[in-house]
Amino acid sequence: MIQFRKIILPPTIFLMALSLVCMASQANADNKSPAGQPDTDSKVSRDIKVTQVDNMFLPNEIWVTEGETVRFVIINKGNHQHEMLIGAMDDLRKVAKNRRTNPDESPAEPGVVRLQPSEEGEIIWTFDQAGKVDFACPLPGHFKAMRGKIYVEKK
Ligand SMILES: [Cu+2]
Repeated sequence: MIQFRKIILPPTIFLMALSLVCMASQANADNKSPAGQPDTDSKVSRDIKVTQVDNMFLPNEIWVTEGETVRFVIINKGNHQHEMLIGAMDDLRKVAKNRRTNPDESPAEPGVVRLQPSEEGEIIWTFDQAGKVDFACPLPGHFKAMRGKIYVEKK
């Protein structure tokens, strides 16, 4: 039995490791959302300033170009904490629901920023596909009003 284990174990571990690698790369491919994704500083082509007040974004319409990496510089000029989250509306809705049920949880979504009054933050985001992308503050009581649209124009 011990002898048997010695023989069978290494290939099993190898296969397990291999399947984990496959699963990880699969997950990566799936993460490439049509809404785009967070990116790195080195790719930023321009800054876009976004101001948060109680309860809206200024501006709430933004135009970018397909393939562009933008740094959103966000300042909270309101008297309440706010977040900014970029994504497809369905995903933003799920986050808003989660904020209602887990109000004390720290935000963990890709690129999300939570700001206290007078705080400043940034989101660096690449828009891969032409189309419309949403952004919002998913906090309870804010989500319905505090929304905006990013128009990603064809290159
Ligand atoms: Cu808010």
